[in-house]
Amino acid sequence: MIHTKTTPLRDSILRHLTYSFGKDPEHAILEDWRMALSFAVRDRIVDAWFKATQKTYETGAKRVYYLSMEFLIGRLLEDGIVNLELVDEAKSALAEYGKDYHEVLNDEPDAALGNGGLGRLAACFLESLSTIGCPAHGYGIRYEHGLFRQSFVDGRQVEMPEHWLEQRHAWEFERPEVRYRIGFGGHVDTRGETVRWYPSEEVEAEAYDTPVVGWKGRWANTLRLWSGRAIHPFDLDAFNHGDYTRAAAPEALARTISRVLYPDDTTEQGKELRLKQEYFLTGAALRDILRRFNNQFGDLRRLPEKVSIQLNDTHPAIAGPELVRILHDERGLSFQESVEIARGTLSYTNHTLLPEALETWGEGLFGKLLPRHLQIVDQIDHEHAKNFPKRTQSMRSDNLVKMGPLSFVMAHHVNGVSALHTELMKTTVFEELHNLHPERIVNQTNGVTPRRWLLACNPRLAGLITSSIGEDWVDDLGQLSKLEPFVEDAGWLDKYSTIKRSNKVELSNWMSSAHGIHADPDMLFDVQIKRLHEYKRQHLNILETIAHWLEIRDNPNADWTPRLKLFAGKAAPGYFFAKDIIRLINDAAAVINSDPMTSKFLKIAFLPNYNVTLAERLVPAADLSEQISTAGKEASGTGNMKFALNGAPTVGTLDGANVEIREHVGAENFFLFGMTAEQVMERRTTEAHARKAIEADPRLKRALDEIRAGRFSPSEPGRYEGIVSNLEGADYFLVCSDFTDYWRAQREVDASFKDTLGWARMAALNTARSGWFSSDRTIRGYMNDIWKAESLLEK
Ligand code: 26W
Repeated sequence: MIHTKTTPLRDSILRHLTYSFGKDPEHAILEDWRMALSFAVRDRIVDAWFKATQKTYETGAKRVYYLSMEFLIGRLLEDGIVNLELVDEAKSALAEYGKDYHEVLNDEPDAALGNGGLGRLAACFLESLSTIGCPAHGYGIRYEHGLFRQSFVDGRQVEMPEHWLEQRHAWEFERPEVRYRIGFGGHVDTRGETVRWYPSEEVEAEAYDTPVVGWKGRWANTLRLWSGRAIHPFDLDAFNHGDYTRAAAPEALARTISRVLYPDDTTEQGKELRLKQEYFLTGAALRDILRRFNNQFGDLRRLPEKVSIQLNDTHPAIAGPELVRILHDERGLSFQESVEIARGTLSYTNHTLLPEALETWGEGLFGKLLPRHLQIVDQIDHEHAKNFPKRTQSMRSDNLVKMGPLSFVMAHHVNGVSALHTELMKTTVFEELHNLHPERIVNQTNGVTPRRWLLACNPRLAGLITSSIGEDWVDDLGQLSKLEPFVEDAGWLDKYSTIKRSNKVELSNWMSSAHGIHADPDMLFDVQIKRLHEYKRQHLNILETIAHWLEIRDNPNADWTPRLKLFAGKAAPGYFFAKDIIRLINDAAAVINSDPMTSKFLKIAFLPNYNVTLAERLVPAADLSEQISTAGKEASGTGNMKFALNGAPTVGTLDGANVEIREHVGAENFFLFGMTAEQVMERRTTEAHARKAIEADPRLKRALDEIRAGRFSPSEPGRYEGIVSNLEGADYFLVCSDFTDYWRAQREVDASFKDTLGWARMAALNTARSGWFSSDRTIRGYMNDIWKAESLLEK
């Protein structure tokens, strides 16, 4: 073990620049400096990584495996530097070579291997698992192309491929020795007791490892991502016959499986390649898990004792049938025992109740691709029916394989991601299964890592907190409550507000340099950043903004609170309604921002290509957090937690984790509006609920009429007919019914923001009382209630 800790960082940087990249400082380009600094930091992480791996083996500790189709990692260099407490040393080391720290950091591409909440949660969880010192692996797919890059052409979203691997990637170690053959298709051969699956097609899964370091570099776990490669990459015979495409086909075909992330985050497409990706990830992960287990423990009956596998939604749910197949078909355990061992090892997290997001596969496609697994699913379903004759629902009805019920039946625990969501799981999608297995569903309210989402992205605030209460809050976020006495001190509050304003100035400078958007930092920065979806109601936000604009035009001399409405977020490429909402926001911005009567009071900006790095820029500078989903639809939300921690009070509904945020920060520090989940279900039954709401609120009617009349699309008046008629008609997400109360809440925000001391107090109390929303607390919940796993640091 070479201890790199002792070598000054600047020497490691120079050593890597010279010997890893063959450059001297004079000729090095920005990317060389970024890579040299990354390798210097990585060296230190590898030490912790080796120690962690060794300790896990020595202690024979239980291991956690987190299977996810998405890991929305973002950048890793700053995360490594912050977790190793090397910020100052890195800044001065680079300065010695005349390099700017932030310029070097900005050269790193985001690893955008996820769509939104589910993927980012997985990344926060891995960092918390390492900070706590819980032995764990993340298993995912090494997509060549992450989530598409978004730009706007005439206000419309345009998607372009994302090329994160085009630049050198400092954080992965290729593992050519770790490869598994994953089969598809073919047929099943049954001889008496022995059943054999003979796949007709095989690809190889090759491992790429990324160390995930925790706070103070005390522990590091592994994120293992699989990349598809051909078993026989090149067909020389075809080549010799001049058929070059066919010669290269095997390689191209195999790479397709890990080529690109599916950009849908709520609607399952039922595409064959998606199912192949899910089995590719799961099949390779289980092989790797069982290899490691066999080397150490051998007896498969001990699997539940030494291994806990978490399914991040149903996307890796094939793990149930696959584990049974390996234990029964390949290892000869009885079917019954195989199911029990599998169930004792697997647990499943549900992240959405949206019907269109619950994965089901046609039995035709499923049976063609995974013929043996279909048989096993049928047998599992049959066994379950036998054990619970009263049940009415099945995972195998309507010629479908329903991955939600399958995951539920094959898991020892099933959890929701907020208290409200978990209760709704019991009374909606999993009602019958919950009644059959009343102990199985538990809640684990989401969390976010305070290292990335406070210490790293908001160093000014982190500095004030540490100078006030010490630094233990970084891995014990509950200690933020020690700030409460400081909130009563006007001087301290002034420092707090000054920090927020400095963050806003920094964001304004970046917006003008990066996008030519000029914003007055004294405006109220009102921020809604998340994927575009009707249930998240970005259209309610722009509707209120348009009504607000019209009202300002009516009373231009009134004492309005100047507001900057900031939007960011991607729409799934096939989700046209969501894309129309983006266009409407951009069209409204064009008209409203150029209105001399109102421009000092109201400005709108939609920032393109929302990703983790953009969120890290926006969250510290926000004054107001928009969490306005239709109650009962947002399983939890995690952006809401990041904003509260960074001192942006919420305007929101009683949905997902908003409920718990309001409970923790205090109702007086939260701008609540709208119907509850129960009222929503009630209101839906009301005839013409939207028309009634519109008739009852002239502001709403006027805003809709202006949109329909083409006020924001003069060249194409009917452009938003779809949105307006939907809102006047079905309005399934109750935008119109919640409008009036939303307007009321926003005017309350206007009034509160004028009281700068009162607002600062409210913001600071949001920070002080949001410690519970650390992903460390969430992970400890999983460790105690679900995985029965322990930290090897706190032993
Ligand atoms: C099959 C297509 C697909 C892909 C992704 C369907 C559904 C998903 C995810 C479950 C969607 C998602 O990201 N859900 C979000 O998960 C977060 C983490 O738990 C929650 O905070 C959000 O409320 C939830 O929308």
